[in-house]
Amino acid sequence: MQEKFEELRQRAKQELCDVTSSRALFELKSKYLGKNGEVTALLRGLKDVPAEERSSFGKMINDLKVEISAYFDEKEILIKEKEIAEKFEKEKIDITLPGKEQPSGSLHPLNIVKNQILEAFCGMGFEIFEGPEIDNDYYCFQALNIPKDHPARDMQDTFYFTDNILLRPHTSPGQVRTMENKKPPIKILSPGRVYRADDDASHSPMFHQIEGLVVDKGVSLCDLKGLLDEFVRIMFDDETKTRFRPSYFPFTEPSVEVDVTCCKCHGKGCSLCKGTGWIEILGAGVVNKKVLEMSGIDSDVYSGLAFGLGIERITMIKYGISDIRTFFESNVKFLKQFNRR
Ligand code: 2NL
Repeated sequence: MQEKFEELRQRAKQELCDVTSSRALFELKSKYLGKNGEVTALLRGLKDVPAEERSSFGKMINDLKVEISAYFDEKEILIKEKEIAEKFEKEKIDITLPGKEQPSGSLHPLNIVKNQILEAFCGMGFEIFEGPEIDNDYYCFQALNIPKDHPARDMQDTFYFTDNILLRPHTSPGQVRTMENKKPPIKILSPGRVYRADDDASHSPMFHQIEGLVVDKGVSLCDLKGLLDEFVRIMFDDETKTRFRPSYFPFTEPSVEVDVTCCKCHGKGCSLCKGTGWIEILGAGVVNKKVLEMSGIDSDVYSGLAFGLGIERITMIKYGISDIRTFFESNVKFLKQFNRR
């Protein structure tokens, strides 16, 4: 009997040595210690052992069972460690690899600058009013004191649908409607698309304009200067200076063109400012009395100031862009450069 126990112990040890997986370990464990296992069968056979030997036999089988169980426990720890190590090795990831980039959209540079301009003026009390892009001759020209023989009225400069209906060449017609419909004080901004039959590196047949109009008692050129000085300070920086040059527009009298010191050379003279140190950014003036009267505003009581600027032009100056057409080519490489906040 002793030999049989010894043989069983050795065999279990030997077979356990060859086990390499928890599945095989489980199967081997049931072979020896399970319900129908060999050690369990020995315990069951105890009833056939003569009574006087039963107790010493029982102790021996039990010792054998404890010993074999200990081997199995030891082996189980080893196999678990091995399997976890294998799992880690197999599922290893390189956390230093760059992640997958999530492409994200961004505002178009013209919208970035448009928002900055609107914010600057809204901070000074302006309200936004957008008019129609298609309008008639009266609102686009007559009401603005633009005479019948003015070049802007020419088919070569403006897009007409009929003799009377056209794509607005500026956002002023919307402002004229506001003057007709609202009693002063008026303080509005008109942003939007405008159209002119022009196409080269600095002119696009469609571009974006923002016009501003203030109508109230006692409004003067002095207010216009203060307003635009503040705008330039917000849009550029404290160092940028402004210069007002006399000019002519049929809808303002007096009229001015506003220059700022070149943001590239700061006034020294470079290719951007063509050596002058100054760059023109907008046109403005005191609203022509005739324009106020035509819209039903008493020009003896009220006066107005107005300005108009091209968003493309300001954006080109701010970012040093030399060709207006780059705004409309949908070139993602170009557009992405402005995605820095
Ligand atoms: C320019 C010049 C300007 C205005 C626009 C305006 C509007 C009304 C009455 C009077 Cl309703 N004036 N707008 C005034 C002066 C200049 O634009 O060079 N724009 C790009």
